[in-house]
Amino acid sequence: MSFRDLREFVDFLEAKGALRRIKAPVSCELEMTEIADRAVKSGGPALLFENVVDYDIPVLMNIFGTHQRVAWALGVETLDELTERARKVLELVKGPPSGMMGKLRTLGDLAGLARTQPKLVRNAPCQEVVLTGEDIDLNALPALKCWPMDAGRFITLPLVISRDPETGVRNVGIYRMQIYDARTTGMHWQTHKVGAHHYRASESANDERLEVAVALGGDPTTIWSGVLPIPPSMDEIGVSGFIRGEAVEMVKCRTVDLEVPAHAEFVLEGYVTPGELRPEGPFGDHTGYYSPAEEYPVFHVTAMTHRREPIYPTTMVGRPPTEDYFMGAAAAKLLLPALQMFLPEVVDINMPAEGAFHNLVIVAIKKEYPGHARKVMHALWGLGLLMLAKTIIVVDHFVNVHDPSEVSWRVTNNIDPASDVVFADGPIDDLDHATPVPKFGSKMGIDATAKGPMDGRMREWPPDIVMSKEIKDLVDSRWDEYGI
Ligand SMILES: Cc1cc2nc3c(=O)[nH]c(=O)nc-3n(C[C@H](O)[C@H](O)[C@H](O)COP(=O)(O)O)c2cc1C
Ligand SMILES: [Mn+2]
Repeated sequence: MSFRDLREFVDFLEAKGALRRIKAPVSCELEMTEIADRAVKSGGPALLFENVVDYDIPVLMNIFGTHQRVAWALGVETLDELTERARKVLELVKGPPSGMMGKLRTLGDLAGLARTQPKLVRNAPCQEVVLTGEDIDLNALPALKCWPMDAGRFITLPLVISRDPETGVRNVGIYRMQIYDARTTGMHWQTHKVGAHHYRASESANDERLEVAVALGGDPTTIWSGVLPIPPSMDEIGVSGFIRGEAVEMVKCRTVDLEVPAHAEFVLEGYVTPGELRPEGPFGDHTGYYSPAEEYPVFHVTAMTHRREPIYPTTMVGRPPTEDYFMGAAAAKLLLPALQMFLPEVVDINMPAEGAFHNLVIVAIKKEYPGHARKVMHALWGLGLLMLAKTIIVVDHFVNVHDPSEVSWRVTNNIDPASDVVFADGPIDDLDHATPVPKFGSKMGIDATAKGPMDGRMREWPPDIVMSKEIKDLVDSRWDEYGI
């Protein structure tokens, strides 16, 4: 099943008992953050604040705050279904199965896939109200001031849409936006993100402007697609359509040459000017630390359009886990089959919430040759946003990467630190505060696989302690008799 817009998803969540409407007056300065933080850390519901102090627009938070709700947002009951679908599509790429029926089925699948690509419509709910010029007032949005030391109010769940000035390929990314005044915001696309690449390309081309459109809301799959770290040649809106099994309806913007999801709640149209930078932040970030003020481009708004009686969707980040963790974990599941095309030895991968994605990656591999764990580390450091992985732990294929107890047990037992820890250096996430200089620093790979002659280790490697099946069965069958 797929949802048409945010309202349909709100109704769905409410029917599932997974959404609360809050009628009490609540402030979007700090108070909503504290409520949403408690909700996300306790597996609590999505929150629709209907009575926002000083604003007449309701605020929706925490829709993606559990693995289950992300799965529902993506039209599945469990995320494993999504991984399987991704695997099936990649199998089509490998070539159709032999035999006439197999080939016909593949053609049918491909035709079905083509039908899920973005569809342009003329009339869109997101343009029911169109504001331009002096009528635009970003201060009318109930944007959150999230944490006490934040520089101001931030739009935290925007879909930032731009086109590569060279290739014309669209990109969608969630990059927060600090509201500076009625018609300008910050544009916090970090150095290694695709939006920042578009910006640099427009700078090199001496373009006067890079047009940008920002959608708030829309169907939940499309909102989520903004976290996808897919290759720049791929369009998130197309991927969203594939997941939904139904095309995302798009509409042309009124003042820029871009398209936006027709069912968004709000759209901000505008541009950034190459070379124009302004301090952005501090902002209480998803690492659990404040990111300090840094220079980022400025977004000038040329139109603000919205639905009648719009809902303002937003999120808060802070000390993990926060909502972004659940969104990212689903992206990792969806992309695992693609990663396995290049690295077939990878069995599973986990980026625990505490590592805020870039600080810790745990990967299980089926080891076959000397240096194999190191090969995987270097491959990951060269693959998309995994370039930012500060720590990579490699374990054997039989280790459950999602079990922190098992991982700690294996890692600390299995390593001889001087031989099994690899240091490298390279690009580092903009949010990292530990490197001596911003954006560049060192990385650590830990080879926690079992070692043997293949690894130049001549000592005997001990087996895991496991009780025999006979005794386990015996104790199972006699358990009641023991009276324990
Ligand atoms: C709630 C939330 C806020 C985010 N804020 C930012 C941000 O301010 N800047 C940024 O570069 N990435 C931010 N991200 C991460 C990007 O959305 C993510 O890296 C995505 O893959 C970027 O897409 P891209 O590969 O098309 O650039 C945020 C993610 C979430 C879920
Ligand atoms: Mn992208």
